[in-house]
Amino acid sequence: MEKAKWWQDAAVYQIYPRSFYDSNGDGIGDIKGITEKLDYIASLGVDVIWSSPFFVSPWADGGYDIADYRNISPDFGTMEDFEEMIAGIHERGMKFMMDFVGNHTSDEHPWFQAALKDKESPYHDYYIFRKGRDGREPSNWASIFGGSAWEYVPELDEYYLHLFAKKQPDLNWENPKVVSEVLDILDFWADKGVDGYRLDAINYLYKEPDFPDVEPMSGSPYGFATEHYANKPKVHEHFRTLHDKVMAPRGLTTVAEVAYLDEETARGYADPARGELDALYPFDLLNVDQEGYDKFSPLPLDLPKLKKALSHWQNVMHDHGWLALFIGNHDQPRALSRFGDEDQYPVRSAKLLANAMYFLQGTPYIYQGDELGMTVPHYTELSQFRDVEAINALKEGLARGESKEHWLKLLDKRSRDGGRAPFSWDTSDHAGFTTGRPWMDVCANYKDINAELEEHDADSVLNFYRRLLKVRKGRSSVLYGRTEFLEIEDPKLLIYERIAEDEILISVNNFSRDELSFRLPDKFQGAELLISNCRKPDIRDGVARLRPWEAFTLIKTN
Ligand code: TEU
Ligand code: CA
Repeated sequence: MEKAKWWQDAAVYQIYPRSFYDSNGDGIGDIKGITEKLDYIASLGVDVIWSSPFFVSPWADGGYDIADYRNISPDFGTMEDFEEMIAGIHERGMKFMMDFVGNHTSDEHPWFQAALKDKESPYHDYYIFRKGRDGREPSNWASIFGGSAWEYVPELDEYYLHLFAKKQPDLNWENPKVVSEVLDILDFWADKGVDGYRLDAINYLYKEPDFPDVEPMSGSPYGFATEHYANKPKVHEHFRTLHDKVMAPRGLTTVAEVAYLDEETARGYADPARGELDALYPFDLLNVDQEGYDKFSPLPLDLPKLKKALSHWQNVMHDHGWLALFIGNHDQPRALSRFGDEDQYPVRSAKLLANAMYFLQGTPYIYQGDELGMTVPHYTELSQFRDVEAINALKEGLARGESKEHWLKLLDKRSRDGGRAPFSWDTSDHAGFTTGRPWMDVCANYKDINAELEEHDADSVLNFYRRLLKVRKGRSSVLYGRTEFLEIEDPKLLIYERIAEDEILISVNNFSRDELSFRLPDKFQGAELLISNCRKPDIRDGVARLRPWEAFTLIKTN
């Protein structure tokens, strides 16, 4: 068996910097704040930190709208702060992955400003401008954040494409100058010591240039056009360029955000022999509690659907590439509120989610606060929400005549803000996140769920995460084993085996308040308990009697 690459046996901690820790009392989390908390992060047993963007940005999309790729936003600090942070990360034996937003810039980026001024400017061709058709947009493509994906510029009598917000014009990767600018930026940060890149929305780089109209969504003139811009064959070429010109020569690792992915394309991206990407972050496992692609049409969790999605990706990537494993990130409401039992079994079910996800094959990505069992903030006013997607969807909903109460419930459940409330550090004011006024309100339950309390509680979610990361490391079944789900149609149990030559493992998870029983396969007789979210599993005559939300993992060496 091939020796594991360092990033395969690593765990990654994701920081959303604006909400992590505020070092200077202006209410905004910052880079010095990260540096101050490095010992905490290292104590989790993670190997890598990935931070969401902290560059100069008008913050139209949570920092994913960059106006200057080479400078830190003054809200977050200075280049010296960055250098100090990265040195601190390296001193503790960790690595740093940078978020790279290459699909689009901010409309306030100087390139776009120059493009707007003059059609003849070389920067005009950095973006995707088109003439309208019959006095309307060049096509009826919908923006991911609502409305049209095209914005009219009267001065130019042209529209520009923005797959995301209006303030996020898409870059034209067909222009070789754009590609070389990108390579320069990646080199710039590599020179500063970053160890890898998380590539944002990177499978959207190539758009079919004829922009065909698509089937409109119900009640809208616009439609999802992903078939015309997601994972087009040309994207492979761009990935190879990034790999050959920057990542490989500098030994940087990559993880790519890749939605709407099929099996062939996924293997094409991640097959080590092809030299494109190291690891993938597919998305469809997060569509298991909504109708189709509409995140604001929630449905109860469909556990068999989740298991099938997980099982599918485990099989597709086994021996063909590598996966990022995650239960949440800055684009998702908190996993505990969404998939667990926040009301009756918050601690136990938060641990279960980790046990269920992080013994799969892949690299664990832990989103800040999930290791505490943080919940969505449960805001009580619509004015507490900050995210562009939430605000656009709310406006559209109210315009359709839907009630504010309805939208408050919907945003509580589904908005990205659900994962972005400030980190709960301790019981002091504003959860110890800031001494000032937080840019976004903290979670109401911070007095009960916070890092300080959990530090001193051996049975906390926090200490469970620490144990889990320790026991999974270096285990051949975890690293290399084939994954086989059992009872895949069962609506309450999530159980899988990981089968390696020298070792087998089984992860058992009861996603319900019911007491259930489950017969362990005979081959696990005499297996050792690796971790459990209750004191000890009750296994008699090969039958496990599961308590509500009980989860455990057994391992056996052959
Ligand atoms: O997300 C890309 C993406 O396609 C989705 O995650 C999408 O934003 C989400 O499903 C909407 O609910 C990345 C970033 O992670 C996200 O924060 C940015 O808004 C987006 O790119 C644009 O840069
Ligand atoms: Ca600050």
